[in-house]
Amino acid sequence: MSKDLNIVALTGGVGGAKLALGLTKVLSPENLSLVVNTGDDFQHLGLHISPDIDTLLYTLSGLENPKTGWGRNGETWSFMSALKELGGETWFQLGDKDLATNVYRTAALQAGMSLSDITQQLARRRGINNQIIPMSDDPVRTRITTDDGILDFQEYFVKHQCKPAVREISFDGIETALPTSRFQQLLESDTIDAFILCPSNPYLSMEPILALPNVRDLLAASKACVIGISPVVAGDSLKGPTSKIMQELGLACSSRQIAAHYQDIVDGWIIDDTDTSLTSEIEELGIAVENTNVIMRSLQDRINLATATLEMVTALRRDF
Ligand code: FO1
Repeated sequence: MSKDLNIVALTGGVGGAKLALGLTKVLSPENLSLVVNTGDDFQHLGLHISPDIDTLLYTLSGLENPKTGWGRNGETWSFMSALKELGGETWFQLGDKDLATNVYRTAALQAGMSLSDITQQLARRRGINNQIIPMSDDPVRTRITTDDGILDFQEYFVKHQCKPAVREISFDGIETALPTSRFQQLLESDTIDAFILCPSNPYLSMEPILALPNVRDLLAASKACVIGISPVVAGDSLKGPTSKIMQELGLACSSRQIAAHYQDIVDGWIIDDTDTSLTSEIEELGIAVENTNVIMRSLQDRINLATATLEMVTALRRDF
């Protein structure tokens, strides 16, 4: 029965958090661990901001702002308006409750706690019993090379609203960063049934995780099957700049292109019902294909996609 499967999901950003929520509704906490991108993290106003960790924690605890997917619902903005009066930087919107999360994390880090430990503590404080595992406790920072120079990720994504054309994406610190010990253990474990690549931006949110040393090799060699869910439907990204970035990088914006990006590690690829015409050319990459609705508007959509993903795990495990 799929609820007994032992699953590790890799996630970043808002799209990944949606499927992660669906997975928590069909798997018990001890059967689902979540590894989160930290390439979006940055120091801002003296605070250590971890957007993808917070997006995931808010989403799994039902606290997220449903309109944006990031930050908290029901926020007040006294801090931001007071900061604006002082002439401080307000391009990165921190609500008062979200500010508390970031102040709390920053103080804990400065007191010597690891990002892993503070993340686990924040998860428990929010009633989340899954393991929430940062990809690394070492600093990795996504940088975007544009025609006007190199931008930090949040400058590109928020300050410039993804407008500059992307020429290259790099991850500062990746050469010396290591997967967190818990992530490494899961990669080397032989009791994991599947690793799930959530429908996050492949180039911005998933790649920092996969670029860590040996991660791709360990996933390719793992006895576990690896299944990805397409973040692109009918040649367009559901949220965020994936399709724009693919065009700027000279890549065809299609679910097949992204499956090819993951070709060395994925055994299965879940595409939207509108993309069934891509099935055979993705299968030619040696990747099994299932199609379902991958557009997650409602909670039931999230649960259905999670269920379909686990059904594919079960089907592929039978073939292993
Ligand atoms: N995204 C925005 O587009 N505008 C913002 O002002 C903004 C503030 C913000 C504050 C805390 C946080 O955890 C995330 C925030 N995000 C904001 C999202 C952030 O840029 C993420 O990196 C993206 O969601 C991509 O993962």
